[in-house]
Amino acid sequence: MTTLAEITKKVRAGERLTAEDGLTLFREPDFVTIGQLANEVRERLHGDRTYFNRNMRIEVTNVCMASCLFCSFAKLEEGMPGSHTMKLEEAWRELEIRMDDPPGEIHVVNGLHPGLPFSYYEDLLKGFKRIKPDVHLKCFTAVEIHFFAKHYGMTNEEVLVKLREAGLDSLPGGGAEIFHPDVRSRISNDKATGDEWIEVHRVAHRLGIRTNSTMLYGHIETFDHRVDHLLRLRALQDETGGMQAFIPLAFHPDGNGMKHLPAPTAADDLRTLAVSRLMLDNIPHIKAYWVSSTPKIAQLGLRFGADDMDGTIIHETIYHAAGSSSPQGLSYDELLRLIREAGRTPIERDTLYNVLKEHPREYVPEAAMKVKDRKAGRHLQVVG
Ligand code: V47
Repeated sequence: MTTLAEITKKVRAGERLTAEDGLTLFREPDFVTIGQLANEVRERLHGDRTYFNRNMRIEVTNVCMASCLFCSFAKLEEGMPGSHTMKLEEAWRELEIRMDDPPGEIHVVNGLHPGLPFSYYEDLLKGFKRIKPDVHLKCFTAVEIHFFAKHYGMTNEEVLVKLREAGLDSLPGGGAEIFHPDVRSRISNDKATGDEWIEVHRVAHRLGIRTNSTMLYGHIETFDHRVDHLLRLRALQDETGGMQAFIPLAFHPDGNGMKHLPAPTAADDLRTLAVSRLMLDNIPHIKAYWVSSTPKIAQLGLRFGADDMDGTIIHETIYHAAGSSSPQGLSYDELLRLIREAGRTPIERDTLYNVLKEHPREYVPEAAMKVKDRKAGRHLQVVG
């Protein structure tokens, strides 16, 4: 086993870490030290800059032919209690009603519905662009793209080209779960394999479509499986360079086939962010996804290797079905406050990390207290 001292030396020299190093990092009890090392890398890459965007989530259908053990959201068949499939007008309406303060990105994740025509998805995208031509459409995981290819008799490339013609801009990182077949065959054995997930991203990158990547952690996987997952992503990125961000997703146990398992702890959340930053030396951004980890842990994550907080989101449902206690959306000001109180500079970005607005860093908790106090009609007395 390598030691933490050896790993620290390598990280400071900009050397690549091995699988063995990854295991040492996951097994090290002093996760704060791992966090500090990840923070060095984070600051080397991004300084204090912390990215976020204005986005909106829509799941147009939760009807899904797959039966993943961790999923609390999907229903096997149309018509089952709790199943829903939006009419296109309903989905478009979700954007229309927000046009006074419109999102810059729409993130769509669905179940694998066996009964819809492919044109449903094309029309969905076209409709969003009709309402807001410059909205970025980050839609359909690699698992969905793989399903479309099989179900509608096309290649991955044909599916992606058709969807791009309809308005698709990038792919989200969902559906990756854990790539290793020993775990994947137990938690999601009836959808795209790890290799198939990777192949969809490879094809997307070849077509110039950017993607994100994820890892669902904290259930039945071991640290070996996590390291294996990170190394597979790193190898793909070496090959294509098309991934923008990696998002570790903390497992939520409520209402699914693994409800007997406890959710990962805060230490695991922070350590996993940190190890991801250290191992994925070629993926530019690490996202602390506040829906999965809570806004409080995500905020701490900004000092454990993460440089991105995803976005305002508006109406998340997958994690809420699985018992998330996080709010369903955060206001723009709440996101600014979380980032600033972590001592970071908030940068509003678009999905492709173009800077839209660089905010000043002026806000400190003390000043915030004063503002609150003034609002309450009192003045702080300085004693001294
Ligand atoms: O693919 C489902 C995960 C993913 C549970 O690309 C669960 O920017 C934990 O991929 N506990 C969807 N996780 C969300 C996703 C995502 C989120 C934020 C940003 C981006 C991005 C992508 O959620 C699914 C699955 O891996 N998931 N159920 C659960 N019970």
